[in-house]
Amino acid sequence: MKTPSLATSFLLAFAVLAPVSMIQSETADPVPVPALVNGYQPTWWKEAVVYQVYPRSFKDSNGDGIGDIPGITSKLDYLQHLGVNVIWLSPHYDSPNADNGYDIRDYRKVMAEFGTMADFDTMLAGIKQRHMRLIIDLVVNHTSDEHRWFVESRKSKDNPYRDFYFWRDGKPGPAGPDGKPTLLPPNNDPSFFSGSAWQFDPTTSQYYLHYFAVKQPDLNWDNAKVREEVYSLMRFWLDKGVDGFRMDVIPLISKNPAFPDLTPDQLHNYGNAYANGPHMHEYLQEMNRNVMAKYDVMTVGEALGISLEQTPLIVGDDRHELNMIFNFDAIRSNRVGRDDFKPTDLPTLKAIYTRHAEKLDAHSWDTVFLSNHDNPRIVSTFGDDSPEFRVPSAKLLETMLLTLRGTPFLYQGDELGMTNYPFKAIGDFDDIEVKNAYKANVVTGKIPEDVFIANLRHTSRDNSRTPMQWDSSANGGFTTALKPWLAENPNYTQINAAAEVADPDSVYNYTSKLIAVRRTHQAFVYGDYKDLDPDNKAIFAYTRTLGTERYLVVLNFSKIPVAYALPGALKAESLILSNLATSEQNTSTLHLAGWDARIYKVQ
Ligand code: TEU
Ligand code: CA
Repeated sequence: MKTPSLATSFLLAFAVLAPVSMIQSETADPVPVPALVNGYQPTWWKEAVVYQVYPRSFKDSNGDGIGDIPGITSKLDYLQHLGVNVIWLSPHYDSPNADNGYDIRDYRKVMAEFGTMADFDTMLAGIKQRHMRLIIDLVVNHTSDEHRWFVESRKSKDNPYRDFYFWRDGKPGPAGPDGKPTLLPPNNDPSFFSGSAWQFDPTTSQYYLHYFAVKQPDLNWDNAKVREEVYSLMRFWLDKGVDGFRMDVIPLISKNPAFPDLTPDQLHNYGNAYANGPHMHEYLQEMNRNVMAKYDVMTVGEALGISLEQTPLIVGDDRHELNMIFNFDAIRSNRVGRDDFKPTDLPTLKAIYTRHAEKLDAHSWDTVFLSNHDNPRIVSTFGDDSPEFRVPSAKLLETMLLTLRGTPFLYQGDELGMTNYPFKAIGDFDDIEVKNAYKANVVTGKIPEDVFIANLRHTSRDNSRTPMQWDSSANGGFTTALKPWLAENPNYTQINAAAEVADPDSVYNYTSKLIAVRRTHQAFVYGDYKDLDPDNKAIFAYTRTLGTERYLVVLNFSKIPVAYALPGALKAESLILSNLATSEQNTSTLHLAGWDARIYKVQ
């Protein structure tokens, strides 16, 4: 018998072996499910420390003043050294950038300004080589109005894509100055970015819905074709090796197609009225069945309008929807209404974490975050960004984020203690939310300009979008261009990564030690949480207990030093970590300096 050629013998071997591996997988011993820890099913995304990258502001690699993907790849060692192990990448897709990428024109294409698909693949490979993972931003409540689906949809009422979006007739309005009848939007739904959530389109004389900008029309998830398109694009990125999704305003995907007017109460917090629609759970379960269940992925939903009580219905491990969500109660705890600002009230903030511990049991995982690209800088908002206390308070806040219960999410620059920006005039802002609000409130004379701008110094999203401060060279080393897309914070000469990495006592190196403590002490992941002194206006003292392992975290949320007697005569035994290099231990009274943060092992 003729000896089969190499190719044939290989094919033969494969023919024989391959089915085995597949058969093997079918018959292979089931992957051992790790034993429960304190009732929790141990999982990589529960033990993760996530770092959010806002690509436009992270690192420019080609001198056009705009951050990009090769820029991120060039800083992966910096992130690995910090100790984070999951990167959340804000939108990197093709977009006209009406809302900085949260308006997607093509879900399978990388934004030209950010680079190419090859650049993306190189970044992903670099992340995996460093034993880190990548989750990307899934923005499917709406698309860009330049997405081909919408370009088609607006062409005619019988276009095959018409039902991909929400089109409605206007309501007859009062006669215009010329006596001609006018049209009003289908209902009184407001947009999050000022004005009505409905836009009239003369081509077909109908209105389309956009909860956000006019250039962000909402997708109609009641159309099964829309859902299949979404599942297909999710599989496209997961098949490339992406490890999961942060899902943008995902509770808004199911609408009441009758679009009744909102009541005055609902108008006060229309985000709640838009969330949790009739088919939300059904669509999240369908998405899970069709996509997530087939991959080892992490999903976190940005859950605008979802209460803590409703949270287990989305993240409960018996619900097969999402792994975790962002509740906005803590990060918005010092907001008055949607836009005004008040200083942090510590008992209010602490009560939120106690409620989370009560409402979310071992089957409903949580997240911990106090900053992102939609909120101002953490040290300026919850800490004290004065020269004397910026560093200790930035470290204190990282101590809190990395020892509370739930997956921690750090935002780029917080590991350096970056601060809010000294905005002076409307021209300093890039954010569409600000520009629209300016037209709606200042140009109309409702709010004096100086009051409007002063408030934005505390609340604007652009505070967190100023470019990363890499060193003390021009533009903080973010770009070699003369002018970055958004001005660098002038304090980059003092606050920058180069100085922080080189300084053993920096916020960066302290955060790195914190992440190491969390990684080597499972109590900070799966341990029970207990607030020891909920009414104390200055001190946040809590324990994390896992079996016989118990740790105490004490945080002085004020610049006033205090001799703090531990509740219940608890004894702070061995010191694990402190942000002010204290040596105090084996005592029940702690002499805390301003913004002092300490972790102790206790009996
Ligand atoms: O944000 C939704 C959301 O919560 C914000 O709009 C928020 O209410 C507001 O900005 C507060 O100032 C997501 C994205 O994170 C955000 O960047 C997008 O602008 C928005 O959705 C639309 O995609
Ligand atoms: Ca660039």
